[in-house]
Amino acid sequence: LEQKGIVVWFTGLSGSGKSTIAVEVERELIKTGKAVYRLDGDNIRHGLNSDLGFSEEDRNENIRRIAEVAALMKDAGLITLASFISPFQEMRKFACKKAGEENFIEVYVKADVETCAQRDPKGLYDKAKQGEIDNFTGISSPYEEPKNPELVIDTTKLSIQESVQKVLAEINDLV
Ligand code: GGZ
Repeated sequence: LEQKGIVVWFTGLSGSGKSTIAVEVERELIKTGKAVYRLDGDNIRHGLNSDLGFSEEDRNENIRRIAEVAALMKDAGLITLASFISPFQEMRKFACKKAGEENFIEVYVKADVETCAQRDPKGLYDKAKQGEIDNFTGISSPYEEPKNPELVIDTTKLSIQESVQKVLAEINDLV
C-alpha cells in the first residue's frame, strides 16, 4: 500500500507549543504505522542551516530551504511535519506552493506574546526584553499571522492532547 506524502506546517511564536504538538502528532502517527519525519530547529538550524541567523533575510532563506526539503520528503511519501516560527506570510506561501496546495496543511499554533513570554521555557523572552537577543519574534521582530490556515490551534484554551487530536483529524482527512 502506497502512502501519500503531505507537509504539515506548524507556524507560531516561540513558546506557542508548535514543537510540543508536533512531537506528539509524530508519536501518534508512528503508532499507527505511518511513515513520518519531523523537521524542527534542532535538526535543521544546527545542520543544513547552521550558517543562518535571525535577520529577516536569514529567516527567509531558512524557510526557503526547509520548504524545499519538506517538498522532497513529501515526494518520498512521508508525512512531513515542519515546526518553525516562519513569521512571514510570503515564505509560508512559498512552502505551500512547493508542496502543492492539495498536499499542504498550515497549522497556526496560536498563543499571544504575553502568554508565550510567561511560559518562556528557555528564558529567551527575558533575554530579548533585556536586549541580550536581537530580532526576537514578538518582541523586536514581527510575526505575520496566517490569514487562511487550515487549522488554528489556540494553545491558551486547548490542552496538548486536544490540540494533537485536531491536527490528527486534519491529517487523516488528507492521507
Ligand atoms: C526567535 C529565536 C531567536 C530570535 C533564537 N527570534 O523557542 P525556541 O528558541 O526553541 O525556538 C526558537 C527558534 C526559532 O527558529 P526558527 O527556525 O523556527 O525561526 S524562523 O522560522 O523565524 O526562521 C527560539 C530560537 O530559535 N531563537 N533566536 N531572535 N527565535
